[in-house]
Amino acid sequence: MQETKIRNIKRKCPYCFREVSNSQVGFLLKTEGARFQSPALNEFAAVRPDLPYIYFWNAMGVPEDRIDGRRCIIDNQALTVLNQELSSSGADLARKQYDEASCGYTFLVEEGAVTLFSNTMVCPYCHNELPQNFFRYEMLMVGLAGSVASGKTVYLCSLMMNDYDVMQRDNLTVRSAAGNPSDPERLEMEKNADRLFVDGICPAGTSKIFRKPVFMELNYRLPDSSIFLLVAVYDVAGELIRESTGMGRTGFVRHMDGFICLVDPAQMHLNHALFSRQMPDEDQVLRRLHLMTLEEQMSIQRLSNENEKQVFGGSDYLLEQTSRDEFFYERKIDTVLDALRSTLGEKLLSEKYIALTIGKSDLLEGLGEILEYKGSSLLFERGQVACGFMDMDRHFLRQQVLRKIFDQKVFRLQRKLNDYKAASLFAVSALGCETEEQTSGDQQLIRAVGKVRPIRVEEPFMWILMKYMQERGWLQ
Ligand SMILES: Nc1nc2c(ncn2[C@@H]2O[C@H](COP(=O)(O)OP(=O)(O)O)[C@@H](O)[C@H]2O)c(=O)[nH]1
Ligand SMILES: [Mg+2]
Ligand SMILES: [Zn+2]
Repeated sequence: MQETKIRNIKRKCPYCFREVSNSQVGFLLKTEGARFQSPALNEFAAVRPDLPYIYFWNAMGVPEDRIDGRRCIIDNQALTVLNQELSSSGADLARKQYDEASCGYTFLVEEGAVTLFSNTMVCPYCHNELPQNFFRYEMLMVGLAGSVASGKTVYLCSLMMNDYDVMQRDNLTVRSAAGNPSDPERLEMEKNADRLFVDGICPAGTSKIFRKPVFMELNYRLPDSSIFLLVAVYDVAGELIRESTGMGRTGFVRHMDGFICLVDPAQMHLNHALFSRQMPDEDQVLRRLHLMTLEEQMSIQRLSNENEKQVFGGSDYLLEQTSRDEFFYERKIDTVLDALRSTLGEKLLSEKYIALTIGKSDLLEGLGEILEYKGSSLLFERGQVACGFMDMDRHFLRQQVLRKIFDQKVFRLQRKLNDYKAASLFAVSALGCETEEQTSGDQQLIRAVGKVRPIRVEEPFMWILMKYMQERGWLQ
């Protein structure tokens, strides 16, 4: 018999960012309906409040009644206790088995014909599910940054649509790597992506400010080698960036390899009045730019109350009066970039990639002010490349156009981006079409007008991926 070589591997937990070695992992068990003779096993298989998990999500700002914290977890400690009780009654022992292919472990306990098995590993500290092949491949971590309603959630949903369709290439395969196939949050994300693809319905805003990242497994094929990589994409509300230095929160921005920073066209300085006579629809378009759900307004208001100096009056912010409250809408991308800078500091900033991205570029497509820029039509091309990351010649040309647009309509770039490891500009659209509000029953829906046809939505992601792989010398 061939002997199994156990490799001890350490990785950073993608939730709490503590270092985890493969021998330390716990397991999530699905125990519904399992009945054992041994009382110890029955007691062990019962679903109960999972305190480390509840504490983690509570510290992330999720109210306790919204955490699905009743679960059955076995960690090394519980395993020792269980085995002491089992051996005293002469029953078979519960075991953790090393899996050579994935460098991870599985859990198994058998009693007669009843077996309890799990290959869903969890972090020993925060009890969150680790992705598949977590100890086998390296992980690239990408954060979505941007102010409220800049389109982060829709962006991620668009990437996931139709099994990551926009990211697939002849030499690149992308698939989900979520560790727990029946995780409610994962199922919800997949359902959202489905609904966007099939019915053009946008995901509703959530009150959760820190959500589970989306895990993917990538396989990039070169002529004589094949690269595997895990990716975690974080869709996190903007206020977490600012709070992340505080206690309790993860300081998640420090752990990202790169950011896709979304600029809402509503944040741009567009002199729409100038063209409104020539383009009668323009007023309507600009009104739509300010669409925001009530939940998002609330979260902005919270932020405003907590951090008064971040709130300014004047034209950069949209001020709206309701019957009870006053809402301030934070609208400046500068604020997000400043928050990244002050949280990270110069040194860490120089270790990050940033893809500064105009999202919702479909809204600019017919805008006279943008069409005036030479080459601007390049920004709205939809073509997807068959091989590799993106069309680099086109990307270079778009940089020239975008640099001018950013300088004149957003902010002076030099000062903001020089200190990153690498920076690049993008204009994409997750939907490729406008949206409208719709009432169905007592529900407010936001729905795409016409067919969802993303505009090169994967490019910022592909660029970060390419940079990450180049840096490691993986590409020739
Ligand atoms: N026209 C257009 N609107 C978009 C696009 N992506 C998002 N939106 C709109 O922006 C709203 C807010 O997007 P969301 O992803 O929830 O923003 P988040 O707060 O940054 O997560 C959505 O409900 C859509 O109405 C896009 O690609 N084009
Ligand atoms: Mg969102
Ligand atoms: Zn953890």
